[in-house]
Amino acid sequence: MKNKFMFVLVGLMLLSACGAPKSNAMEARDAWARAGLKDGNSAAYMLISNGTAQNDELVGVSSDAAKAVEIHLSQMGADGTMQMLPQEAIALPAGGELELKPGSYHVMLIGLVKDLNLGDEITLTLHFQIHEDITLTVPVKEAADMGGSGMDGHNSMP
Ligand SMILES: [Cu+2]
Repeated sequence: MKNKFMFVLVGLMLLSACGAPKSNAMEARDAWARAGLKDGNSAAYMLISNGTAQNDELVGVSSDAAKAVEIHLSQMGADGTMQMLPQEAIALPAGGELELKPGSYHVMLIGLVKDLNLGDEITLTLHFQIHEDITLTVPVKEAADMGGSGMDGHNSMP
């Protein structure tokens, strides 16, 4: 805890020194989830920035919006179809960014406990190897609005 406090102090000094609005924390932003039906699946996306000085990993995600939550990577398979590969963890290098987006890494929501409609919100908690959890309120957006339809294997959802 002491180290962390020192890091925040140093970060504040750097901020005031150069005036750049750069964060020194772990942050997740621009999160959104696809609309979906109860008992079906959905996916959530976001941008995670590791502004800390430590390499870290995203090791899990939890939510009460679905029966199970997994981290997936969509990839084009040898047969030309999109496949989703479950990921144990995703590296978050110090100072790096990780974009979860259609056709790439995503948070897979398996077995929705209720319909997710445009304008609804769900809660996701991100778990890291080192950093403390981050809990996010994630708005539900129609996939069609984001131009990502069909890119990540979720287009077969009802
Ligand atoms: Cu998936």
